[in-house]
Amino acid sequence: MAVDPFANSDAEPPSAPPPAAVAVTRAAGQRHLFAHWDRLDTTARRRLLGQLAAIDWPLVGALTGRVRDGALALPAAESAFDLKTAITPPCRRLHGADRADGRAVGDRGREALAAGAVGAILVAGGQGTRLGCTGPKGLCAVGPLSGATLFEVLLGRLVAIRRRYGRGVPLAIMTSSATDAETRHYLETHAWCGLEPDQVLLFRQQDLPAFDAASADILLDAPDHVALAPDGHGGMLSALAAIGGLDWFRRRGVAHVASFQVDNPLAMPLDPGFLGEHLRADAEFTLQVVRKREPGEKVGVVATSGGVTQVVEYSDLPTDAAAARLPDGTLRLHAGSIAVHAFALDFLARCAGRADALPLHAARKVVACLDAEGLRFTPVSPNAVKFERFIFDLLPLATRVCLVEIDPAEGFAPLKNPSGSTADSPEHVRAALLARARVLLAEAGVAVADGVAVELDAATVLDAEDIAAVVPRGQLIDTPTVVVGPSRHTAGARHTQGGE
Ligand code: UD2
Repeated sequence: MAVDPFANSDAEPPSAPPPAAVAVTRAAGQRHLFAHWDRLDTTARRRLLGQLAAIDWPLVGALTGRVRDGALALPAAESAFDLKTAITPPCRRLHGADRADGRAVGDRGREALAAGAVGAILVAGGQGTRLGCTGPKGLCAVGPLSGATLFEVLLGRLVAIRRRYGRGVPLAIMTSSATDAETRHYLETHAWCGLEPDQVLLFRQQDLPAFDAASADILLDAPDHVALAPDGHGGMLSALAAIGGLDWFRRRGVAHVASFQVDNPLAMPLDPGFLGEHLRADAEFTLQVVRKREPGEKVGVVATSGGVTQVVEYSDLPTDAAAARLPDGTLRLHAGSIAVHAFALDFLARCAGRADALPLHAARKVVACLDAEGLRFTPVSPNAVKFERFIFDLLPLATRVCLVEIDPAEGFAPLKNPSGSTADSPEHVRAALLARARVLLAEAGVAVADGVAVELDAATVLDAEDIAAVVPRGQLIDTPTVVVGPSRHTAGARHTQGGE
């Protein structure tokens, strides 16, 4: 039986670091991890060993080499892809006058939902660094009147879908060490935001250590603690496969899975038109995109060149490529990926079986660490290298790819930055939710007085049809209102005044 070099569960941790643990970490190029051992008490020694035991040391060895050699950029893929000449692939449009045979496509999506063939993955493992939040982003309140959290809005929409189609959408939620405990507690104490608990699978992505950019040493952020960070939302593939999540979906009859991010309360991963386009194209990977309005928007771009289609993340997109325009003035690479995807489940299973499916991207970041005296400090400029996997790197592995352009007013209002920021702040998100509500109310023939905030309850209002079931056509709403749609759980239809 293999011996765990970090094993130490019952015995008193030895006075010297376990030699086998020292050997494993040194073999990965890490020689300093036990530097503070002598001043650690028993609990702290256990904590350190426990943390080190969970680290993938062969992988760390490879990453240490990359940092030490300055090989942070990924090696150019052996493909004919060339960003200088890459173009935007054709997109199906889900909005506007040139929207193609919308009803028929939507019917395919509706049939799949009614058949229970669609599942969803919500990625909620990020640390919300830019937003400056300490807990999971999903707990941030975004409901303009109700104060509903991101989880309540996003999971609520799945509740509304279950009522509409008579079938639930099995949902896997990815957490990380940074968000797992609070997310579980929140969902358990908030009745799973209305979902059936057995239709929700919580799974945790892996952590990877942060490396000192200069020395390639793994950073310690306390004498007994390695600085760890989630391995990127691409971690969903291996983490889900590792806990049998792909089979969990399959057992529930799911053949296609839509994924979305916790920070976008307008996200429409289960929009029938989007799913319908995915099914009609018989695609393995379908991406929702928005038309970039200016080069600096923080969305990856979908680009095609030499027969290869891939997403180039905004941080990897050179400014000249981002700014390049076609003769008609539009951006050459204008299809901004908003990280709402649909996958064939078989495709995910095929990719999960490949160790090389998702490379690790490196990024320079500020990471709190110990100074020479062993005291924790936060540097003012990036001191660390972190590695992350991006799920959209599966794109070149898909045999059929489909792009669906949506109107951002309908499906993209990400919460990224703190209050008062010029973009993607809580104020922008609330304004986008209110604006979307006004449009749907207008579609249902309901007017809203100028300056009056009207919110739609996510768990009961999917669209104008649900509004029409509770608010008479021609009505004017002239006080702040949360419109609650038809619901199995409420006695009859109603709409509430003044926010609930
Ligand atoms: C992401 C996309 C970007 C664009 C934008 C739209 C990537 C790499 N970038 O950029 O192209 O689509 O979103 O809003 O996809 N998350 C995890 N685990 C992690 C890291 C992130 O679950 O290890 C989740 C996080 O909780 C959030 C989402 O992924 O829901 C996006 O993370 P981000 O804010 O770091 O991504 P961003 O805005 O740089």
